[in-house]
Amino acid sequence: MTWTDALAKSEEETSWERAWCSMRDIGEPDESELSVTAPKTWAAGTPGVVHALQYALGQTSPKRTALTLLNLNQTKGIDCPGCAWPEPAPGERHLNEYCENGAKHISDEATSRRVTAEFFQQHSVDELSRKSDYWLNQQGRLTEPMVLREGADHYEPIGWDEALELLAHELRALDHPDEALFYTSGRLANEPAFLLQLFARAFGTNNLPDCSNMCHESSGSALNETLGIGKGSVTLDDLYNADLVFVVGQNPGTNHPRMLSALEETKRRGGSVVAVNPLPEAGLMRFKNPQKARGVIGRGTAIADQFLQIRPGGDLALFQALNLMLIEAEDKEPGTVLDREFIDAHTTGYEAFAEHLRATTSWDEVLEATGLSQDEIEQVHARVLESRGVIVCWAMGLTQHKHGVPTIREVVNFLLLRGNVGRPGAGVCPVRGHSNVQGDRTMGIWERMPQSFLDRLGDEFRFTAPTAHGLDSVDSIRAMLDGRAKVFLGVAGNFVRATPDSDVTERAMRNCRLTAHISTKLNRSHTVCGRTALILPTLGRSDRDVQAGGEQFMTVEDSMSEVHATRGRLAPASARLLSEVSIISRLARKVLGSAPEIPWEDFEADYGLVRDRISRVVEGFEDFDERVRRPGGFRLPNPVNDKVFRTPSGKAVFSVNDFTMLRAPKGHLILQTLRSHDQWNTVPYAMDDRYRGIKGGRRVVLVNSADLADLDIPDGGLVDLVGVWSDGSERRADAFRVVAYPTPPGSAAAYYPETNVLVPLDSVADISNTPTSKSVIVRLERRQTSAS
Ligand SMILES: Nc1nc2c(c(=O)[nH]1)N[C@H]1C(S)=C(S)[C@@H](COP(=O)(O)OP(=O)(O)OC[C@H]3O[C@@H](n4cnc5c(=O)[nH]c(N)nc54)[C@H](O)[C@@H]3O)O[C@H]1N2
Ligand SMILES: Nc1nc2c(c(=O)[nH]1)N[C@H]1C(S)=C(S)[C@@H](COP(=O)(O)OP(=O)(O)OC[C@H]3O[C@@H](n4cnc5c(=O)[nH]c(N)nc54)[C@H](O)[C@@H]3O)O[C@H]1N2
Ligand code: SF4
Ligand SMILES: [Mo]
Repeated sequence: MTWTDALAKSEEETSWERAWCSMRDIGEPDESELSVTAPKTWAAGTPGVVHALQYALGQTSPKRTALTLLNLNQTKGIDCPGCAWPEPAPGERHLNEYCENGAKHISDEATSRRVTAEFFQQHSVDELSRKSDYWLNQQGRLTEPMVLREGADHYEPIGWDEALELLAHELRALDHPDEALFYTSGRLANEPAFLLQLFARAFGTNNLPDCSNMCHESSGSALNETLGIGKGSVTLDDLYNADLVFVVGQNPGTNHPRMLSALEETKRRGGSVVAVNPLPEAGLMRFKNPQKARGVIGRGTAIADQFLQIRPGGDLALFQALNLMLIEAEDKEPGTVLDREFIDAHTTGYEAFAEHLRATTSWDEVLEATGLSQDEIEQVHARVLESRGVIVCWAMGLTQHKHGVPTIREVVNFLLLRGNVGRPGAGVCPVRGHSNVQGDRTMGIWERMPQSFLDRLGDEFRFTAPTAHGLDSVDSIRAMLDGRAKVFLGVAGNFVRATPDSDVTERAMRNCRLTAHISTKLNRSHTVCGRTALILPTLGRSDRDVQAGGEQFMTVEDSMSEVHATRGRLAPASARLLSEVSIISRLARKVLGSAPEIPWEDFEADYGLVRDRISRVVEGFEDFDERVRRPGGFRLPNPVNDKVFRTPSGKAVFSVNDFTMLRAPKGHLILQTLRSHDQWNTVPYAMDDRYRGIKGGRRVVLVNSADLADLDIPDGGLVDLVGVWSDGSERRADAFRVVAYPTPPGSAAAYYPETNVLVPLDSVADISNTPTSKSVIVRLERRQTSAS
């Protein structure tokens, strides 16, 4: 028996354990303690385990820690609330099938600290709005519904019935349902997500903005258009068996740590990895698998066989160059390079695409845009020629650019050329962020669901779903600003911190008549709110969920379309919490009234009944409730794997993409806003970023030494980041420490959400409308003192 087994034997924590945890100091962090060392060259290993346990034990008792960790990612346990990376098949899982960060995410939720009514009595909303994201999160779990009444300066307790009546009243009072916004993050499981979109549409609006709008929307746009489905096509087995895997615009060591175990297996079976990133991220270099003896005591596994340190936004040029090289190699030796059979039978647009590349590609421009040498690109080309199965994985480094959609379309062109779509060991792999962000889309959380889905939904529940597209996240902000949207309900996210142009977004939120949030933890969206505001606290993944129909479980879909159950095991954080399903069902009943067509009360009592409806509305979910109870659940079919492309032509589409290069005016840098190792999106867990050698501070900006010399700014100097935008407006983020760092010349990096204030609302990706969080034009202004 391990220590975790032993501790987990008794489920309840004792009051002394609770007291012990809540006594921990949770003051505001002191950023003057910043220390910087060289970036690490390997990820995970023993320090990863130690850090995870340290964080967990700072949040809750050893017993609760053990219980949550032992259940994490096990077939009868809790799906990790972190990223959407899939688990191996049921028989192939480790007893500890989670990573350092997964352990932190779940401990952050399972914390023993509590935010009570007394807490809100002690702190005014104004005071809370001046606290850091870190501090707000560290206060612990929300415990009872709270209301901020118009004109009041403190939240006060409110009963559930009154809270939901208040929200329902505001919704009913709107002139048009489109004046309401229903925002979700991908943390929400399938059952509440399905009910939320059902409620919004039965109410009469498609205004379902979600975190995906700011995340993989560019992937969805590009993949839907070219392959007919906005999801990845590969499985873990494909990844293990690929000959060549590209990891582009992604930092798996921090954001999808167990992906490194998968890449280790790819390497073990003889595959190679090419990493494309402006930063030499530790996880791309070497991985010490803490689940294996060699990972603990040995040197670990080298991950990238080749690392391309690309300039930000240079990926379109890189893939265009690779594509042209493949076409030219085929010209030289016809029938040996391209998969002509596949191209002829399954694709359209090849000729126009090839013609365009031949006519427009210039090596000078490619080398300038990518910052790479021709030799480096030729080496990659040689690897591609040697490889039969090729997979391209990507994340925010591609999606959050103005030309994110064309870049991903060009990645698809690259794969289509050699028939690397629709066969084993090959395909597209957009690596999704939130644990159920893909599932939420499958459930209908999208402001632009296809008419076929809306028709099925309407037929099932006997109403006519609105057909006009709703508002996405960026357009929702505009609608709140100009008064077109008046009521905002946020579920499982932190809208004001996730969105761009923080000052503008905060103005937008404050302009609402009512803002309400269904949340587990306190965040800034609760403190920057409408004239009236509600906090509706809810059960988290780790909490046991018992309803009139007995103990419930929920389901999620991971990045590789595997759908499986998740069951909380801990005693709920407070007796006054309702589940998300309960809150949404009760609200819907108040707004829409009880009608036999949508039995909200039954849905609340038994989530299996929700799954029965999902199986009738959502494709691929036949016998959902039965199949998802099997260990490991089931995989949704992806027609691409049978070479079925649901595009207008029925074929995969070669696209023509204009060459684009990011340029910053003289004296300016291209700033990317990214995640540290110690945060979950808008929530920093600590001030450290271990792999990048940063300790004790988040207000840092990583800049190339040559640029610092040019700009005459010393390493360690204090600067303001000043964002410039094409309309002449400027935005400012105060007091950042400069850290000399190996980022490509002309570029810089700093953490999100502290830098969201710099991203102009109008700076969005073409087609997907995703904020360009990875290319913000800034200049650095030296300052003398740290306080603003
Ligand atoms: N621990 C932890 N895990 C997480 C999250 C978290 O906050 N914390 N968030 C989750 C979510 S919602 C998401 S979407 C994912 C995000 O996962 P990632 O996309 O890995 O997250 P980012 O930190 O935004 O990092 C983007 C990476 O892209 C690189 N990059 C930036 N610009 C470019 C470019 O132009 N080209 C190329 N090739 N690379 C570029 C950056 O250097 C960085 O390595 O992670 C998920 N997992
Ligand atoms: N500048 C910049 N901006 C970005 C990004 C970037 O890279 N750069 N990335 C973008 C991306 S990829 C994303 S996905 C978004 C993320 O944006 P969001 O998804 O909106 O933000 P999160 O930080 O994940 O939300 C955290 C909150 O969720 C609530 N929560 C956690 N678990 C649960 C639960 O189980 N149930 C409920 N009801 N609530 C829960 C808690 O109250 C917590 O405070 O940010 C985007 N914004
Ligand atoms: S890789 Fe992602 S899903 Fe897996 S344990 Fe880590 S954070 Fe959780
Ligand atoms: Mo995301």
